[in-house]
Amino acid sequence: MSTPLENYLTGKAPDKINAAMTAYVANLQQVAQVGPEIAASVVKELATQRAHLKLVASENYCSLNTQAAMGNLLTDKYAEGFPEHRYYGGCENVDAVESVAAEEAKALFGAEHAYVQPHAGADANIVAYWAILNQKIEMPALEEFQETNLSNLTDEQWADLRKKLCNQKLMGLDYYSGGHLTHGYRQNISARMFDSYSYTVDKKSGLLDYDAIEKQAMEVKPLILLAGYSAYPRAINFKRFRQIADKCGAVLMVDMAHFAGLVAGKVFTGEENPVEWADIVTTTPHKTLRGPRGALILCKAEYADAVNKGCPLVLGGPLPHMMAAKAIAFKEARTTAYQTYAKNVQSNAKALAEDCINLGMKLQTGGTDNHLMLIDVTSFGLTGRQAENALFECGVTLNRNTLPFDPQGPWWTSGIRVGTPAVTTLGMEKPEMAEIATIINMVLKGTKPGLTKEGKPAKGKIDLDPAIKKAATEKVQSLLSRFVLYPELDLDFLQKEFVK
Ligand code: DSN
Repeated sequence: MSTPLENYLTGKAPDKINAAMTAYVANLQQVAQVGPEIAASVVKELATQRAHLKLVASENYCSLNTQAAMGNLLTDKYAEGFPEHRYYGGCENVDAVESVAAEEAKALFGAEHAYVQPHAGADANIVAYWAILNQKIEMPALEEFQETNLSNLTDEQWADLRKKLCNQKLMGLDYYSGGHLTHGYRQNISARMFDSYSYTVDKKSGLLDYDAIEKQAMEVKPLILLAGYSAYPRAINFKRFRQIADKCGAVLMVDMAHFAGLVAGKVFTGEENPVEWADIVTTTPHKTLRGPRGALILCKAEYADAVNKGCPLVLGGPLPHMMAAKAIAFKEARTTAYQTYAKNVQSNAKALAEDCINLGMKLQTGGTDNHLMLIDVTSFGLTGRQAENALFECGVTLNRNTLPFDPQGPWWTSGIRVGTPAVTTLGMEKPEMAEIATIINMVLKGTKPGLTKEGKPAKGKIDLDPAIKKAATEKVQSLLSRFVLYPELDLDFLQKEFVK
């Protein structure tokens, strides 16, 4: 019996064979020899991704080149430490990979130092916190925490630990105003490590009020003033944050995970570029930056040694294959084509926001400056969860999101978060944004809250008009058929060979 690769190579005219598809088939064939169900899931995921309009603001599609860099023997190497300072022998090739990735990141962002090992944005933030603690305060107790199983501590032990850390203060954007869990949210380790304070957006405008943040920072006097967000639709003035940090004596840290692509693509420059103003910047490469899943830290030279201690202080062994993939993505982001992409992410978001507003929707802050917007769905009589479910039933993937001071809380929410990074990667432009706004509007208008058994409105249930569902689904599929994800890949062939 012939193999999938043989079938592919013999079933096509030589000029129709493409390297990406050949590599994909060869890769899946190897996987399927051991785990056919795993190969099938990869192909099914491609089918799922092709069949859904991805509006999740934190997701994207990285290149097949980037994906190719992940699947190799670099994964076999332990390399704790950092280049030329490892706790294992034989790391010269991993050193080369990590050094290229770090140099590319430095060049891309104009940073003094880059640390490309963190496995996720949350890890990068914890490394950054420890680096700042290491650098800024006398911590005789630091070593003992390397041996501590933090997940087993009682509240009293946490309080004791914080005392040993000199009760240092962290001040970041409130979770309900768009901050991230790791920015001091009470359920996260960041709020256990630090005496944590939050600033909020202005209740009326929904915008950051720099004067109010300054006033609060002067009262709190945090060790770390943290800027950055997961759900704030506007640009941030980091020069102003720098002034506040200097005035209150804080280290300025920025989590730019969401908008790193807009920084890399030179959409956010000057006052809006955090790398120019912050002491330490964390990010993930897989959101607007369009790289592989993971994270990295950029910092001023002063913090380089402390940041390089990330592994083994906080992180497990580095993932060399993922650092290879990061290097490829950073190289891709240093092109004019990427800069055009980043500009389009922003212009598409602005166009989509305007289209939604013109259709009568209410947007948090009245629009967007970046890659995302928050739509208030209460005017449709829905919770965010209902809106998310209704749109998903029509082939649109996005997430519900709290609006600032949301009475519905983080489970039901009053809003949805909509982002343009992925659809822009597919090549969509302004006309398609108008189509997307129409789809969102028709689905939300065609959805009513579902009822409980007792006939009462249920926050999580929906009653979606079947005719609207059919029409919206057709519109989504028509749009996706014109903007195919990874067009080099022949999905029908892959399904025939690997999904039995
Ligand atoms: N989970 C990411 C997001 O969706 O914004 C942040 O880590």
